[in-house]
Amino acid sequence: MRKTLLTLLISAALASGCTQGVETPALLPLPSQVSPHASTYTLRDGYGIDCQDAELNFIADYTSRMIHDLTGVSSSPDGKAGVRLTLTTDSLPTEGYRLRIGRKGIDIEAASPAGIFYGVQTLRQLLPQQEASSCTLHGIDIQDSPRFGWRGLHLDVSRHFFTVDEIKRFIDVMAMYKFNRFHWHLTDDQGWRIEIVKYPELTRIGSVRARTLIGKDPGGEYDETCRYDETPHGGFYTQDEIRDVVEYAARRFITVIPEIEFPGHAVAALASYPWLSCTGEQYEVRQTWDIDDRVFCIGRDSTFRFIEGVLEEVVALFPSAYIHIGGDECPTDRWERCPRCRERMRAEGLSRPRQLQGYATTRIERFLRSHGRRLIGWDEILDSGVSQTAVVMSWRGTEGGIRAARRGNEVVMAPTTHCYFDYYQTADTAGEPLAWGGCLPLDKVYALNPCEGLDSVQRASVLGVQANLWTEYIPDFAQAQYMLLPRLGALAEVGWAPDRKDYAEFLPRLRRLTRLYDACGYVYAPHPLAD
Ligand code: TNX
Repeated sequence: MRKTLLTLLISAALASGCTQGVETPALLPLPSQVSPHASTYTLRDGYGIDCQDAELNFIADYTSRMIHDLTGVSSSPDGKAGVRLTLTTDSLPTEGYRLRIGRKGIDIEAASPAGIFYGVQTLRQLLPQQEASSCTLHGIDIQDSPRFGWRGLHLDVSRHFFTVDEIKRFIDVMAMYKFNRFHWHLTDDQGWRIEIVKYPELTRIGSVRARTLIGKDPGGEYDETCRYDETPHGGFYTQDEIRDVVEYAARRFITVIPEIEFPGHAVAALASYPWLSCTGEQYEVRQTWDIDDRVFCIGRDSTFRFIEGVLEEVVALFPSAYIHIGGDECPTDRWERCPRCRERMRAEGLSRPRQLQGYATTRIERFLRSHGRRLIGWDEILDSGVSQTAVVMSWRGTEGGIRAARRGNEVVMAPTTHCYFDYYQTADTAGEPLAWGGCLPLDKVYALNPCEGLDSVQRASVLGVQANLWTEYIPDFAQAQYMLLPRLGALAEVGWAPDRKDYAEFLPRLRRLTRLYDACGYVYAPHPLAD
């Protein structure tokens, strides 16, 4: 009883932002240590940003713009230092930082530029919003570092295309919450979105579908009651645009992980090059959603020459150590009927068609390793035999991830139960935009424990967490933001903060920080924030 009362009092104090007479600011994700104190510092027009390392110059520019956009206060190149950014050799963790605001100014120290950048993001949450020539900040000491090294967000640009500008705004949203992995789902049945110089038909043909199903997909049964918008939908990124996005993300300490789906979700590729399928038929880029049994033929060597040609260009564009090859939802029906696939099974001594996927994944993994990269795939890659060096992304619950961690594979947890932001955010779906289905409210995202069911050794295999945004029912960027926010705030805390789970304390903090959504003009769902 006493404990409950104490918890209530602490929650109430934090909600009002006041402990022991000193204001506790709302910060999200919650830093490891926060000590507000009574001093203040006033940042005035003409202040300087001091950074000893040239490596930090672009962060200084970013910081100056950020401070100006929020507060109206302008820096000057030769002004007296109000903000100091310093790389230290102290024993701070790689992405960790220290932020101090005191009488003499604002100090951010870290062992890496990434840490400095995260300190700057924390500072952003401490700045008042105004239009003035000076702003006063409360004294505070913060020491902070993330729980997980993989704090990911995925975006499907195949089902609906998003422009480079929108992708950059998406990356900005990630940066605000200290995410560091952008999983870019670039190919699927409904559109191929990355220019591959060696295979131009992929974008000439594969990037456009003639029309799109209207409303909810009936799940395989497409009869005369289905309606289509009769409007072509297309778009792709040139290699220059890809390089531009990779660079933009890198400047926010976000690694872009490209996904090239293989061997399933392949219809756009097969429509571009019919010789990639088992039958060689001419298909159209898919106009409906759901799972498709038209997948890459595993019997043909030309399939492997093709995918390796694609991946060669992909690894040249993306410096990421990890390359995602999909691997989800790949029916084996076509392989069972295909003489070449059957011959491959015989030659490789495989008894089940599903093992063809294991054969293909292992072959691609070898290829990626020869280019110094790691393969990452959806948890289905576990079902057909995969090496221990492959990374498993667990989406069908956390079971796949648990299985993978137990056998020693590295794992990213992205279960539908807590991380599928294409699901409704409320049980009352009236008035909500059409969504995939399911119900994933804010508190459920917050409740994810990515290490549940694992012992301390296995826990070390969990690289981190990720939210996925599939866009079958998300036709534009405003709706994408609506599905992301505020839920991304809850996942940010799961991925960054130590394992403390007090939703009652989290919610008011999240609410207070929606002022940043407003300042940036982001669209967000208001109802999860209401009482
Ligand atoms: C399953 S998650 C898929 C996607 C769909 C999504 C809809 C995964 C690896 N595959 O192709 O878009 O469900 O929630």
